[in-house]
Amino acid sequence: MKKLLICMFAAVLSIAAAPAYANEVHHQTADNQKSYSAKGVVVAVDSASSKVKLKHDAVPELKWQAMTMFFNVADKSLLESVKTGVQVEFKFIKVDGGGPLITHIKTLK
Ligand SMILES: [Cu+2]
Repeated sequence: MKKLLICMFAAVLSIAAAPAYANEVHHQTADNQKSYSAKGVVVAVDSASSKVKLKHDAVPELKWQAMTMFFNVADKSLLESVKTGVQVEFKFIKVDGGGPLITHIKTLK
């Protein structure tokens, strides 16, 4: 009986830990590549072509200044919870011959 209780407790713990990831949209590709993080404000969302226009803060690692530009996103579903005017935190990789590609994006409160 005691063993069963411990088991149930472990199950409850694992369920409780899950919501920490719930509001962060994940995409698994390229997790082994160098990625960069930045914050910005959403200027426009173009789900049809998997693009988002962001007014982003500076990215010192890349010597980027703050600016407004389009980013490609790895998957349309990343844009489901993204709306014009909201503040976001995002991660992107640089694709050879392409532009920056967003792999993670989440809305900040
Ligand atoms: Cu830029």
